[in-house]
Amino acid sequence: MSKRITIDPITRIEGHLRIDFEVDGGQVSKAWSSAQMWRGIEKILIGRDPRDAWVFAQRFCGVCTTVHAISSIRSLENALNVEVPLNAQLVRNMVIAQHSVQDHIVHFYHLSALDWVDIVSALSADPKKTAQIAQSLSDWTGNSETEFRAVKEKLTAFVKTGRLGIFGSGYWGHPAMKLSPEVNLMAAAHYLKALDYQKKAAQAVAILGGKNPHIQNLCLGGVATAINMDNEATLNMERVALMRSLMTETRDFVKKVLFNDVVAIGSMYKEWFKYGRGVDNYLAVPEFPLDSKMTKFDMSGGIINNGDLKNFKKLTDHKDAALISGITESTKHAWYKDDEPKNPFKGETEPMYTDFEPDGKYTWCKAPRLDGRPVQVGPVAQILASYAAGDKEVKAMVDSVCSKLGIGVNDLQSTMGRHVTRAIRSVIMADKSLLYLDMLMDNLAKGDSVYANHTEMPKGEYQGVGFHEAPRGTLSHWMVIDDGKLKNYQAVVPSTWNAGPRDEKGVAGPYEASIKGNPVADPEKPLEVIRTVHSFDPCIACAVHSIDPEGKEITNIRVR
Ligand code: NFE
Ligand code: MG
Repeated sequence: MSKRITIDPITRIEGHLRIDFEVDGGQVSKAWSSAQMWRGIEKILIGRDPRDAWVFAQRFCGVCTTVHAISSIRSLENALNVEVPLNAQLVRNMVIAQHSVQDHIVHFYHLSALDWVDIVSALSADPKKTAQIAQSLSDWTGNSETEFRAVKEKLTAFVKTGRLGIFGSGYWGHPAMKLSPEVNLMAAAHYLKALDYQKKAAQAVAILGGKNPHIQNLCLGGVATAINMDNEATLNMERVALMRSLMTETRDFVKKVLFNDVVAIGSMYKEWFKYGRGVDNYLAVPEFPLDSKMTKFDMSGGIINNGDLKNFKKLTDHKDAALISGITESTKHAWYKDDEPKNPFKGETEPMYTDFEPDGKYTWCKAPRLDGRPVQVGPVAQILASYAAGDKEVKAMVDSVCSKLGIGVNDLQSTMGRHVTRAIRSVIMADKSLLYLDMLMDNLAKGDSVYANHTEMPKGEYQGVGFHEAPRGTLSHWMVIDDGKLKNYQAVVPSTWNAGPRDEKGVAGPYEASIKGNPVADPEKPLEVIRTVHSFDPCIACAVHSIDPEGKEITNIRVR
C-alpha cells in the first residue's frame, strides 16, 4: 500500500514550496513539486522603458539579489547589439562572483547543513577532540579548542532555555543522522561563523553595486559605478583596499572551512552520492565575459544529455540559435492558461488557478524544456560542463575531490554531488573575485577609463535574451521591445527549470524525478526527501516570479 505525504511548506528555502510524494516499500515512488505563490512582475513590466526593466526585474527575488538585474540588462544589450566595455564587464563579474560566494555560504550552512548535522548531538561533544578533527582538515585560525568550547557552552545555554527558536522543529536524533558529536559541534561552530562571512561578501557587492540586496549600478551598455582612484566620492583606492580585504577573508573561509566541511560531511554520508540523481540532462551557459563583445568567457557552458559527459555540446557564447529556439515552457500542469508549449519570446503569464490537482494543474511554476526534454541546472550542471569542456581549474578540483571521496565524476550527479559541486563553485567564485579585481586595476592602469557605452533607444521592434549562470543555474530574461516600450517580458529561472512540474507528455521535472527512489525511514519525518529537495537550493520567488494564501487569483495589477 502506498502512502501519500504532503510537506507544506518546505522550510529553510526561499519562497513557498509544497512537496507531495507517495511512499511504497520504504521508498518514494511518485512526487509532485508545487510552487505555492505567484508574482506577476512580468506583467508590471509591459509598457515600460526597457532600460528600467532591470530595476524592476531584480525584485523577482531578494536572495539572488543581483542576478535578475544582470540578466535583464543583458537581454536589452542583446536586443540592441550593444557592447559593454571591459571595465564594466569586470565590475559586473565581481558582483556576480561575490554574490555567489555569499549565496553559497548561506545555502550550505544556514539552509541545508542541519539536514546532515544534529545540533542536539553537538552538546555531548568533546571540544578538544573537535579541535583535533577541525585542525586535521585545515589550518584555519578559528578552529581552536577554546572556540569550540565557547560554542558548546552557548548552545547548551540556548537549549536549556527550552526555546529552540529556529532550531525548534529539526529532526534531531533521526536515524538518518550519522555524524559524531564532535563533527556536529564543528559544523555548528562554523554555522555561526558563516553568518559573519556571508555578510562580508554581501558588503563587497554593496561597495560595487551601491547597495545590497538589489544593486543600483547597472545601465544599458555598462555600469554606473563611478571609478576614480583619487576621488573621495567614487570607487577609489580606499574602497578597493576594503573590497580586497573582504574578498580575501571570505576566500579563506570558503577554502579552509566551507569546502572542507562539505567534503568531510560528504565522506560520512557516501550513500547520498547514489540518491537524488533525477533528471540527468544538464544545461549551463558560459559565464564571466572577458571582452566587450561577449565572445570570450572565463567559464565554459554546454549541454549534457542522459548524464553522459562524452555526450557534451559546448556553448561558446550567449547567441546560440539552437539554444534560444530550443527553449519552451509548458503550462499543461501549471496554474496558467495552457496551450502548446511556447518559446519565451511568445510566452504568456495568464493565471488560471484550479487548486492542487495531482493529475491536472498543481503549481505556479511553468515547466521549461530544452528541445522538449526536462533539464537540470545549477552548480552540478556548470561544474560538469566545465569539466567536460576541459577547464583546467575545475578539472583539477573535481579530480582531487573525487579521489579524496573515493567516488567517480558521475557520482556527482546526486544529492550530495549538488553540495560538493556547489562547494567547488564557491572556491572558484572566491578566487575569481580577486582575479577580476586585479584585472580591473590593470586595465585602469593602462589608461582605459570607459565603463559605459551610451546608447539611445531606437524606434522599431527588437527582441533579445540575456543569459546568466546564477548560483542556482542558468537564468534567462527575454524581452520584446516595440518603439522603445516593452511588449513582452519573460524570465526562465533556474528554480523554474528545477522545480517545474510534469509537462504535457507527463514527464516529471527535476525535483520530482530526483526524490523518486529515495529511502524514507520514517514517513512522519521525511528527512531524506528534504535532503534532496534542499540540495537544489530552491528559490520559489524567482521560480514563479503577491502571495495569496487563499489561493485566489490576484491578477489585478494596474499597468501605467
Ligand atoms: Ni531567487 Fe535565483 C538564483 C535566479 S532562482 S535565487 O540563483 O535566477 O533559481
Ligand atoms: Mg517565467
